[in-house]
Amino acid sequence: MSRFVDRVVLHLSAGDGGNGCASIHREKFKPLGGPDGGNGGHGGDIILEVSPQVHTLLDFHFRPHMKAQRGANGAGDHRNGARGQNLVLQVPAGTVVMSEQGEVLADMTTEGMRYIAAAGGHGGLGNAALASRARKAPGFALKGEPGERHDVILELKSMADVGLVGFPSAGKSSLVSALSAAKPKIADYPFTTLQPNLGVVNVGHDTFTIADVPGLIPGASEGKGLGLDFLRHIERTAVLAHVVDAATLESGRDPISDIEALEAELAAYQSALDADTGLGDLRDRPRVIILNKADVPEARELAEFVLEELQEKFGWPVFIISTVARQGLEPLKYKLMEIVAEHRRNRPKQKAEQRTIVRPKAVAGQREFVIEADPEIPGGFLVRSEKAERWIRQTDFENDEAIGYLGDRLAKLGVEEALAKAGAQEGCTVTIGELSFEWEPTTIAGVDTPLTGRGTDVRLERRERTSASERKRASQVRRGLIDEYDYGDGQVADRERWEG
Ligand SMILES: Nc1nc2c(ncn2[C@@H]2O[C@H](COP(=O)(O)OP(=O)(O)OP(=O)(O)O)[C@@H](O)[C@H]2O)c(=O)[nH]1
Ligand SMILES: [Mg+2]
Repeated sequence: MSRFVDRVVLHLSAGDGGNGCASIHREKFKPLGGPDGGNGGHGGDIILEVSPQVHTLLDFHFRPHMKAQRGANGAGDHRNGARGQNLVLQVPAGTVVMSEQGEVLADMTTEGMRYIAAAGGHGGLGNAALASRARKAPGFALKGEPGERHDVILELKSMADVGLVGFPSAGKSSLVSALSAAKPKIADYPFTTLQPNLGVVNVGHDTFTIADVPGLIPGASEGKGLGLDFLRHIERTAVLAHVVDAATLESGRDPISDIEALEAELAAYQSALDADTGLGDLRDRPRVIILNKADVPEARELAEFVLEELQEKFGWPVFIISTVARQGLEPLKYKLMEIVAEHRRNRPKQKAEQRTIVRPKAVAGQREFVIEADPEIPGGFLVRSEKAERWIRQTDFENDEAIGYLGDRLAKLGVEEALAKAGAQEGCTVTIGELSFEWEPTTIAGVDTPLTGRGTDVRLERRERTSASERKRASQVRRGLIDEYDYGDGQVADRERWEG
């Protein structure tokens, strides 16, 4: 075990959504039934899940490219495409997920916690689902959306079982070095340690990890010294060990006041912690007291003098050691191992129903779309809208009806009107996401599209009977329960809508 902070960049591609199907029902003696094209299945998500069986990010270093399955295409006879399988990646507790820009997306603290790191694309609706009163038999279907493709950074923070806290130069790094194979920097000036060092301690057949935390001083919680940020590294420890310099000659310092001062800083830090990290209160963590530098005669004398008082006052086990002379290390080691083992046994096992799923943050309060002048094309306009960009990805531009449907949706959203208000002239260039087109009111991509009656296949004119689902839908539209054009794209609830 060498690396303290483990870090890896993952290249994720979630599954693409399957395409919707455009199909017309056929039966003997009834050649032209209603539209019966099924929906495409959703693409699989890439999900990170905290597993107690995983302790490092090592596997990801060798396999950083991850891909989830795509959704199957819809088919005729109302057959929906199967959902693409999710790809679940197991990560150790303590993994922090960040965007490429370094923004923290999720702090994976507790067992079973899940985070959708890349969402699969929505499957496209088939023409059966797109049918409505005004569009009895759509001759098109929506394309599946591509799954999310991006990089995320995983960082594994401390996995230390034992966290050493103490004033600068108390001998924390010396103790890590005496107990483990780690060789942290040791020096007689304060704040030698700027980042925690992790060591692995072997006790019989068992092991625990130990980390020295950079020196704490009174006022650290207000930013004095190095501040408290690095205490994040000991949030997950099983036990906190106070390392006390019994040989210090600084006035006003003695073991009892040193410990009290640090406890006050830890308490201040705990209050500043996020309410629910799932890690429990730092103040409830078991403690031990380590009186160091007992090779110095005055220090040993002082240590022996305060031993009982410390035990009584705090109720924690006290050890007198010297890292330099390697005295008193064995009993300390065994006691720490005992507390760590006890902690491991009692670690609350989370039940499946307590699992937390974190979804990527939704951009709340955002307007449906924003119109801006295009800085690159004189007289042109940019329409920024997540929804509209999604609609464009769903559109089959080979199909005039599909393009017309897109035009309807944009008009319905108010884009047409807003463009006119913003001063858009007929023929100017409007850009939405990947798509640029010459703007004509109620027209997109130059295809003339009247607003009603679109999508009626002339061969179907004679068809009198409407299907049950079509009647249901029409009645829902009349009663104002659903919007004729709005298929609820982007809403989580509708993800389940056509899962079969
Ligand atoms: N005499 C004596 N000196 C020690 C002992 N342990 C550490 N020291 C000395 O104390 C000084 C500080 O030791 P470090 O281990 O760097 O202390 P630290 O707590 O990690 O200090 P920071 O990283 O600055 O917070 C060094 O000069 C060590 O050699 C000991 O048991 N006896
Ligand atoms: Mg140090």
